[in-house]
Amino acid sequence: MKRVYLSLGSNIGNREGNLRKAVERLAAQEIRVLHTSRIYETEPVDYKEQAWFLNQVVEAETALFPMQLLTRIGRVERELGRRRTVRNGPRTIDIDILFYGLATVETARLEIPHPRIAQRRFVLAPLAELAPDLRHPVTHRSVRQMLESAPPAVVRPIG
Ligand code: PH2
Ligand code: MG
Ligand code: MG
Repeated sequence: MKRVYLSLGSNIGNREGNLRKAVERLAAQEIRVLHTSRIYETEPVDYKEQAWFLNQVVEAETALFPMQLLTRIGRVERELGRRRTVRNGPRTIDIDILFYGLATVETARLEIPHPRIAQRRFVLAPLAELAPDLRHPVTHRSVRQMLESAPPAVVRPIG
């Protein structure tokens, strides 16, 4: 079994419902959810001309290998009506693999750890709730340290 951290994001439709359904459907894909962070409302980064997101991080365990995990996650995205259009643009649901144990993966289709973790408060703030002392396997910086030095962006827990 590997401990994995997944980032969920939605900025189309019933954003909270999309996150909830995604968490439910991961379980059907042999991804056992252990903990979920609070949900954050976050300002869009990279491609800014789009609606604000809801983001959440999930801690899970799975026996799937990384590429299998990616395939299963893609299945959940499609089930929830994800259509690939603008890169970094609006989506009903996006599920990204942040960490897969302490493993590193570098292929054309998949990079683990996710290459932009250290720049993204919408990932680091919810991740810091679940695993503040988790260290990046390449830079060896903790989640807490990465959050302290991440570029500014609005992220606030809802509810
Ligand atoms: N996802 C992106 C690009 N920009 N911004 C926020 N706030 N949240 C996201 O999930 C997000 C984003 C590409 O996946
Ligand atoms: Mg993404
Ligand atoms: Mg993605």
